[in-house]
Amino acid sequence: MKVEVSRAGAVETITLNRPEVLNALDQETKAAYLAALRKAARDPEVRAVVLSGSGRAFCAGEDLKSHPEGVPRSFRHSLVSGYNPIIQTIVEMDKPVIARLQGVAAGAGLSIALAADLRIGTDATRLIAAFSRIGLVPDSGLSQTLERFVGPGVALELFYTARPMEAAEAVRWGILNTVVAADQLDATVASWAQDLAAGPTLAFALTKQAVRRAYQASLSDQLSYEAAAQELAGASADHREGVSAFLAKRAPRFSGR
Ligand code: T3D
Repeated sequence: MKVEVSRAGAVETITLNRPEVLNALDQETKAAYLAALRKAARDPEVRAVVLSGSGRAFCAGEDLKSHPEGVPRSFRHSLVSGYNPIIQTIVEMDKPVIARLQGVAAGAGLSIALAADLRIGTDATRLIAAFSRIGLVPDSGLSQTLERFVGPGVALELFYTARPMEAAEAVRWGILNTVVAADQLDATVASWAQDLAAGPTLAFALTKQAVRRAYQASLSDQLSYEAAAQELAGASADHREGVSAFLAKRAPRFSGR
């Protein structure tokens, strides 16, 4: 299987499984990946999602070996039908998404990593906006997501040079939330994901939306959104549970409702 899905409690892990090509994405893999993401997004039993890659890389972007040389094809179609819905499903799903970055994330692989909510890496993590190396422009949201982390000057430097960004620099920019030893990566990702899956899922979903819309909204729009979101969160069972737990001086048991 080019995409593997596994479940541990309320955490769904979706793994790209083509290690021989650093998990590059061909047509079949993109379709299976999108289907797995959509299924996880729809499933109320899933309360956190981990994006992962097998072998030494997270994902090296488009499978450059899957296109016969010299045969014209539509790049727009590739994006509109393949990558864009993948990115939108990750960004819009109403549950936390963690990218597990044990090695290189390049091209659209980097775009997918930056579409996730949180990123956990190791000393071997390398982020490469590889597009210019093959005469392409950043896509799958990267011209927006990377620019938001590093600002226009550094984003353009990374796009023009396609230099690898090492883990320490990615932490400084806030792209990696944490870096751990390679042998601690799985345990750390599992622990973060389980904590998120045990959290107040509705409040997390509204928080994710709030942060996403903050880039476009005026302050007064954002204040109105926060008030509406808090009305919903405040009516949730998880809010009642959180307050009861606080008053009883015990840990909350959130149900996700
Ligand atoms: O439809 C569209 O095209 C539009 C959408 C575009 C989105 C994109 O993602 S465009 C960008 C595509 N990706 C790249 O340009 C990255 C290409 N890969 C690399 O630059 C390097 O492989 C890495 C920097 C990622 C890693 O380098 P390194 O030295 O660690 O590994 P390697 O030896 O280059 O790769 C290992 C194997 O994976 C190798 O196969 P081999 O020689 O052992 O048989 C290599 O060819 C293969 N591989 C790596 N990336 C891809 C790939 N095979 C197919 N497609 C790849 N993207």
